[in-house]
Amino acid sequence: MTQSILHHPYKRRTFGAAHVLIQSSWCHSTVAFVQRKSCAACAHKNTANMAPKIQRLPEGERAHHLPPLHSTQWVVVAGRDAIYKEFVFKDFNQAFGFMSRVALQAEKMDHHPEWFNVYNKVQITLSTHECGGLSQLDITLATFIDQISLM
Ligand code: H2B
Repeated sequence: MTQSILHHPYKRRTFGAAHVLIQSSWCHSTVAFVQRKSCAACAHKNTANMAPKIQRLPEGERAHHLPPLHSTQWVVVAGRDAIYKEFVFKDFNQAFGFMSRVALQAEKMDHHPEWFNVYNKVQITLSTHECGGLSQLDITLATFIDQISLM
């Protein structure tokens, strides 16, 4: 089945580290693989080669990672396991440039922000839908967002 990936319409797409695994996957749907869903073409759930399910941050990890983010104005959302921060830029151009950089990183991580923009303001909420709360992906993305917001 490894051969069949060569004929798949999605074969030219690469997904960072996942690409290597896709090559050795018996399931020929790279999209199913990356999306961790069953493969529509072979109707088989690709459990053997699926990425491990993302976990909510354990208590100890939260206590370690959240205080530095609180110090840069990320707040925990009331009634939801998510973090939120508002960014204000000089103008729309700066705000949109920032959003573009976040978007490229989000695609790379396959982890996307919930966000809202009006002119020079960008409001961002981070949470991991897959596990229904904060995961390491949110910490990593928030840290990246803080870094580029200062550039
Ligand atoms: N973004 C966020 N914030 N949480 C997720 O669980 C998530 C995501 N899952 N981006 C990804 C995409 C998933 O839907 C795809 C299929 O991999």
